[in-house]
Amino acid sequence: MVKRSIFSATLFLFAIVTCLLIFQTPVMAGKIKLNYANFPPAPTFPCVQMERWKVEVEKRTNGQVQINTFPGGTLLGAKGMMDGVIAGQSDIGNICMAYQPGRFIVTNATSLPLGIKDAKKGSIALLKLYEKYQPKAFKDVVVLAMFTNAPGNVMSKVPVRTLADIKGLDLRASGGAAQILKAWGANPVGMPMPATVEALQKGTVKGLFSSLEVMKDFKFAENCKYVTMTDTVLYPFSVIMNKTKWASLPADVQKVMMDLKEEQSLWTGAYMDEQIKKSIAWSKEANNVEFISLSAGEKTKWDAKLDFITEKWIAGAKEKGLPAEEIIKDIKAFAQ
Ligand code: DTR
Repeated sequence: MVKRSIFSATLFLFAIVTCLLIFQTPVMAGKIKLNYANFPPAPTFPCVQMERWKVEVEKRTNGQVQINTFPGGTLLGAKGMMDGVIAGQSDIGNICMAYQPGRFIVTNATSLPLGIKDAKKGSIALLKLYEKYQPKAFKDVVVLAMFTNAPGNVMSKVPVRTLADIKGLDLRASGGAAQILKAWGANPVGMPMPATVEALQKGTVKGLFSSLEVMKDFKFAENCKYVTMTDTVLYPFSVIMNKTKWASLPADVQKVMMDLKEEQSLWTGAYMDEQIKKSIAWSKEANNVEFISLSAGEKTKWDAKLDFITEKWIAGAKEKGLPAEEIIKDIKAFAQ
C-alpha cells in the first residue's frame, strides 16, 4: 500500500515537472529565434558580414534575439533568395541583385560603369540610393543592410593584355558585369558565384570578372594565374527580412536592427576593401599570379567601349517612368 502511494506520488511529481518543462521552456528562454540564409560558402564576405550582424544583434538585444545562420545555400540558394524570404522560408536572407537584373532596376544602376572607387563608397551610395528612391522591388521585405563588393577585375587562366586577348574568351559574370564583358568582346557566361568553382575546374569558363577578394576566399588564384586590372563595375547586395516576421518583433528589437543598418553596410564595404588587399598579396606571394595593368592607350580603348551602357540604362529606365538621369547623378554624388 505504502509502496503504491510512493509510486503514484512519484508519478504525479514526474507529471508536474514534465508539464512545467514543456510549458515553461519558451518563457524561460525568452528568445526570439530568426533564421538567416546566405548563398555563398562561409568564408566569403557576404557570410562574414552575416556572422558579424548576428553577433551585434545578439549582443545589442542582450540575448533576447538568437540568429541561426545558414551559409552555403543550405537554406536558400542565390536565385531563390528574394522569393524565399518573401514566402517566409527564411526570416532573413542576403541577395545579390545582379543575379536578377530586371527585378532591381534602380539599385542595379550602381553596377553601371560609373567609376565608383571602392566597396565602402559603393555601399554608402547604394544605401543612400535605396533610402531616397525606396524602389518598389523591395516593397514586400524590410531592408536591414545594403552593400556592394569592390570594383571588378578580370581573373583568367590566360593573360589578357589587350582587347584582342579578351575577344571570345569565356568569362563568368552576372548582370551588369556580363554586359561590360560583352562590350569588350568577351563571351560572358552567367552563373552565380558559387557555381564558378566547378566551372573553372572543368574548364567551362577560362576565368571570371569580379572583385579580387575571391582569388583568396574561393582559392581562384590556384586556377587563374593572371589578373587584368580594369577596376570597373560593382555588384549590389542587400540583406532583407520577411515583412510578417518583422512586424512580429518588439519595437526595441526593431530599433536595434534599424540602428545597425548604415553601420553594417559601411562595415561590410570596409571589410571588403581590406580583404582585397590581403587577397592581392596572397595571390602574388603564394600563387605567383601576374597582375596586368593596361597601358594608358589600351585603357582608353577599353573605357570607350562602355560609354553606351549607361546611356542604354537611362533610356530603358525612362521608359519605365523612372527619373533615370537623376538616379545616375545621385549615385555619383553619393559615392563621393
Ligand atoms: N561579383 C559578384 C558578387 C560577389 C563578389 N564576391 C562574392 C563572393 C561570394 C558571392 C558573391 C560575390 C559575383 O561575381 O557574383
